[in-house]
Amino acid sequence: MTHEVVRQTLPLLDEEDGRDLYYLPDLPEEDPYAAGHRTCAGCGPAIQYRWVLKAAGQDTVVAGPTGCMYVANSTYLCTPYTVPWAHTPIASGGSFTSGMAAGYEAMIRKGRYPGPYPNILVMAGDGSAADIGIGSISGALYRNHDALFVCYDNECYANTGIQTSPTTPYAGMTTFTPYGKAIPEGKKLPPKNLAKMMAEGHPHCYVATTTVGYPVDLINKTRKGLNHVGAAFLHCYTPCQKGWVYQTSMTVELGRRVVESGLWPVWEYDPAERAYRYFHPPVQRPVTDYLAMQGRFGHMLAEHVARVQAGANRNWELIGMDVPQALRDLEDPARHQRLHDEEYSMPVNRGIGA
Ligand SMILES: Cc1ncc(C[n+]2csc(CCOP(=O)(O)OP(=O)(O)O)c2C)c(N)n1
Ligand code: SF4
Ligand SMILES: [Mg+2]
Repeated sequence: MTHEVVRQTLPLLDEEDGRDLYYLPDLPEEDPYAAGHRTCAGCGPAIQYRWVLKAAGQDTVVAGPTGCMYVANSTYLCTPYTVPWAHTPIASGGSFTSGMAAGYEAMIRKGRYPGPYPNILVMAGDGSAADIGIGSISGALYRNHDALFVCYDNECYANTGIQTSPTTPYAGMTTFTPYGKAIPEGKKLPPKNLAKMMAEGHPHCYVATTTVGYPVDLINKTRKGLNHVGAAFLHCYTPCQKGWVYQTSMTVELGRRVVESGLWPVWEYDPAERAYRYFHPPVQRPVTDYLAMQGRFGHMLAEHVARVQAGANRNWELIGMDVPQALRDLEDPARHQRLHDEEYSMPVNRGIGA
């Protein structure tokens, strides 16, 4: 006899009160990601883990490929999770999670698991989701396994010592992209547009971007991804204070400024309508408001800053917003100085201890 697979629906929070509320009374008190882990102070991925698992709730199973959020959270026989959790090799987050999803479906159909179908998710770093493990995640999305595939993006291979990854931004200093006479900007390439790749390449999936700057947005997109029957992909901007060199209290602020400076478009892709919905932030800032908060950009010269501003202006157009003349003017290198001469600039990151 075949049993029905009953799925759950998680409620969405009211977005009309604003995306940037901190206190969300409708959320459960319980944290499936409990306090007592060992991530750095201000760790963006840890904030994201906490919000995503709070949004998912206790009837959840979660996987984590190798990366900071495996190594810093778990030692032998010890994890901060109050829900079932498994570590996977860095390349296998997608295939492992496919197996979990297919396994739960089969067990429920055969009457070997009472159900309902649990919230199944994996949270992989950018090195895993955008690079070493992208094949297995793309395969899982394409086969449409009913699970949420999250990339927590700290724009580097953090756990092994802040090496460049495909999502490290242009001019982002890492230990593999040091700046110097030959390459003054450090990193020369633009970041891989991972979320757009996932949406364009898997048009039957729910795909969205978000940041730790907007808890309501992050929680609702997590729940929409889990409620969607089939595969969903969430790309979340998560600052890494060790690698990026900023004041530890500024993680959430960075999560907003990156959007307000046009460098991280926040959107969702609806597979039913095959359409993108773009968030239009109420504030538009020069990119220096964002870059100068981080030591990883302190070496940038005027022409590098102007180039980043030109990229941000293209993003504004892409999401359907006007580019104010003041931001157009900042595409001119003559309007900039070296970044570490900007007011409030963080000290230059020379790579020592990174
Ligand atoms: C196949 C393979 N190559 C390299 C490593 C070494 N390694 C362990 S963690 C890590 C960094 C992963 O980066 P990311 O996925 O971005 O997670 P983060 O550390 O930034 O949280 C690397 C390269 C590995 N474990 N497996
Ligand atoms: S190195 Fe970065 S990602 Fe890793 S625990 Fe520290 S802040 Fe978090
Ligand atoms: Mg990373």
